[in-house]
Amino acid sequence: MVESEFSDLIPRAKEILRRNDAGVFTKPGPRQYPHQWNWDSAVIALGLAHFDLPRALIEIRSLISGQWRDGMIPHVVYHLTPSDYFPNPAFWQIENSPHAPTTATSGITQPPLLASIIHTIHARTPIPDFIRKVYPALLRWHRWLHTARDVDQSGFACLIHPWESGTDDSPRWLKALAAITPTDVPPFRRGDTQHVAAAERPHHADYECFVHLIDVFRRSRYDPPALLSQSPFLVQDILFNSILYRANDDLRALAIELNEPTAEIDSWLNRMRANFNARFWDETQHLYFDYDARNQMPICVNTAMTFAPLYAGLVTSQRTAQLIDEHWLNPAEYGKGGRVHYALTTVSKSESRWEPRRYWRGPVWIVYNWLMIEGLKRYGYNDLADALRRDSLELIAHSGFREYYDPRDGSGCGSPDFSWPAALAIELLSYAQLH
Ligand code: 2M8
Repeated sequence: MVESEFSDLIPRAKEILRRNDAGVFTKPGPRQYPHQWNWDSAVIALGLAHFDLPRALIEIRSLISGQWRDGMIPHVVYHLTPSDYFPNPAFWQIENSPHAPTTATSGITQPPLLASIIHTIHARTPIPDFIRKVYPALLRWHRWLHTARDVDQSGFACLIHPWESGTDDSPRWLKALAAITPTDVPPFRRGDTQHVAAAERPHHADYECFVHLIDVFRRSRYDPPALLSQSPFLVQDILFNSILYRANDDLRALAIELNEPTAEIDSWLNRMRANFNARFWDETQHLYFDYDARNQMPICVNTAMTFAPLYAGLVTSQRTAQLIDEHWLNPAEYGKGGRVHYALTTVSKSESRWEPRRYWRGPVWIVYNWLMIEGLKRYGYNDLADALRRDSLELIAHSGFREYYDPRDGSGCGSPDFSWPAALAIELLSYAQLH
């Protein structure tokens, strides 16, 4: 039963997804993001599956059509729609890699949500034939993450570009980026600030680094060993690896159903589980921190990604209580209080770099709220999960389907008519029936 105050959200959400539908893929935002993004598409498929399962499966097949020969599923598939988005397909120069597909794509990846999304869709409405067809592609992608991106045999995938994290300008990456001097930056013209206020987007200096890194990668022809040894940016992201861990778990469940061997997936899971807390948990501050694999040091910045291991189920009950009591509920960090009325601010208010309207520097993102709702439920924090679900729906109801929201007054930021909140409004409003 959908709460009456949100009853118009489902038709409105479907309308957004219909308007952003480009035939075989869905644009994350109608003007600013006119191509197919990896983790956006996975979440969009979850929303679509509630009312148009065949179209959801087309979304997934289109994303997989961009898979590289070595297994990577890229962060953007272009499907050759003309646009003013920067970088355009030609900028990546992927044709110089022997691994590149014939489809136009970017040369990096994004958080591997896809296996978990397919597993969820399948659990609700069995799609065994589809699972059989896509399973090899999922396995190859995860294998690529565990080989081409594992620099120290720890089991964790390394990211070589902030865009791979999905939380592009997070303050988590600032120190690593500051150590990079962007030299000979190729000329480029940002498309994002044509559509959205510059104050809500990354700073220009960050963009210079983003572009410089792409230039380094294309000069090494996207050769995975060269990227691991040479990329000036090399991090193990707690969010990405939490998503990967859970996706491995879900991939394993699919393998069992298909009567496929699980030993390889088990070895990934075992290694990640054995090393996770030693690598990422900080016993002094009771926070999870990302790890800078290039400079071999933890990245001690307090962002909401510290809660990501809850989504993976990798946290002991004692540490969960520490995370929740000392940080989530703390009004100086993530708790409501002062000027903040909506959860979950993506960066702790205690961080000097907290910027409540700038991209991944503090605003609320519905996609992250949804991941955290899943994590909180997993640990039995149902009241907190319900409160976060309610905040998310209220933000959408009051400010529309926006890319992100100001945690102080709930006003919308970034791109309007955004697909993620549309797909997730449908998902979150189905929870009463599903759980
Ligand atoms: C944002 O990232 C792109 C680059 O990939 C951009 O800013 O141009 C991020 O929020 C990312 O997580 C998201 O997938 C993408 C499309 O919504 O936009």
